[in-house]
Amino acid sequence: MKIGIVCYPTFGGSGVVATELGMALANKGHEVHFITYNQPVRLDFLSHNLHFHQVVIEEYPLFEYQPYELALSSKMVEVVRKHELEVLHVHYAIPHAYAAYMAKQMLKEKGLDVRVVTTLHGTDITLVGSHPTYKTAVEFSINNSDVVTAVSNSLKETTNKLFNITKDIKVIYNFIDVEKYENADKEDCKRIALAKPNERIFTHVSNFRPVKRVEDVVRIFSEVRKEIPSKLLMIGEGPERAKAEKLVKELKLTKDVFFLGNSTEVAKILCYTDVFLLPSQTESFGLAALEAMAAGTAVISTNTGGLPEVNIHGETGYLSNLGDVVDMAKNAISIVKDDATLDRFKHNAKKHTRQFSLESILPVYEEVYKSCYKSKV
Ligand code: GMT
Repeated sequence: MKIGIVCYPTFGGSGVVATELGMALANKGHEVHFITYNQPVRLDFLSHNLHFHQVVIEEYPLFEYQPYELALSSKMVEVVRKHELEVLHVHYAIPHAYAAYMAKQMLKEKGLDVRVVTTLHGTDITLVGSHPTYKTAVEFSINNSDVVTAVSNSLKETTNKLFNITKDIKVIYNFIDVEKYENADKEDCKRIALAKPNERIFTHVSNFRPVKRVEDVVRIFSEVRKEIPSKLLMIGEGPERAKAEKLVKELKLTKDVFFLGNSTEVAKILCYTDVFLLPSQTESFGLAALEAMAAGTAVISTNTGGLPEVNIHGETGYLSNLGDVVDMAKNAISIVKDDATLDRFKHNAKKHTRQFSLESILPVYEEVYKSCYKSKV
């Protein structure tokens, strides 16, 4: 099939899912066209059936806010017409579902019928989309998509609670390329460069937005560090990084906490991680946790949103109430206190990720594209 993919091209989870999906579809022989303002960070190759079309915004001094949706929907129309795309799959409702709706209407005028699949990822519903500023347009564009998918049961329920949704939302879990993590395993894990043999390694990966509660990450580590020799790796960039660094200094942890910035080598870093920390305020799914689990890492997280669908309490890690850093630290210590317990959690985590494999999820998306396209003939 000929599929257009629209996403945020950044390190965020929705962009990662969209990019991995597009690359996998192209590997399977579909023709895939990414339509974004930058080449997605994980899009590391282009080929005869994998293309990238940049949305360029013309800056004009009159505008305080540049009209990105207009540029995006115009680009969608151009690419659909030129490459005869059958489906536009937009990731993250704001503003992609709205722009896709506009593109669809413009194409209709030209006698073309493109199908729109919208995948809801998280804050496009929970934090941003349901805000009165955007709610009307988000609800409208969800209801006017041909197919709507959500990345967890929790996100589906929340969407139905917060909006007046008139269509069925199909849950399709996020996925991972299990092989990539298997291979990273075999590589020379340079654990020794960061920690002494008797130390445990904790990792956090995020875009350091307030919703990720990175100060809680530092506080959990601080409690653990009192009992267990360990190191903390903080991967990512974002608005809360400075606060987290300040707290590290205040708690006198600078020798044991490393801020490594954004990385395209997350799989390699995870291969020597013992416990992944994700104390988020909310997380529709928690792809970062799933990636960590695929690398064989136990997870300490909150019990919010879709996290209980990914991290199994007492098996792959532990879930705690939001903000309960003492409980999270206590659970983390119970996992790393001896090698046998740690190995059991790591093994369970890795095993659990098989149900989220690319091989099992990819055909589900293909079926969605086929069914919505078939329904128009
Ligand atoms: O909603 C966001 O915070 C942005 C989005 C992203 O692009 O990173 O993250 C969401 O989508 C991911 C991929 O589906 C999920 O794994 C994250 O849990 C989700 N984030 C939140 O719900 C906070």
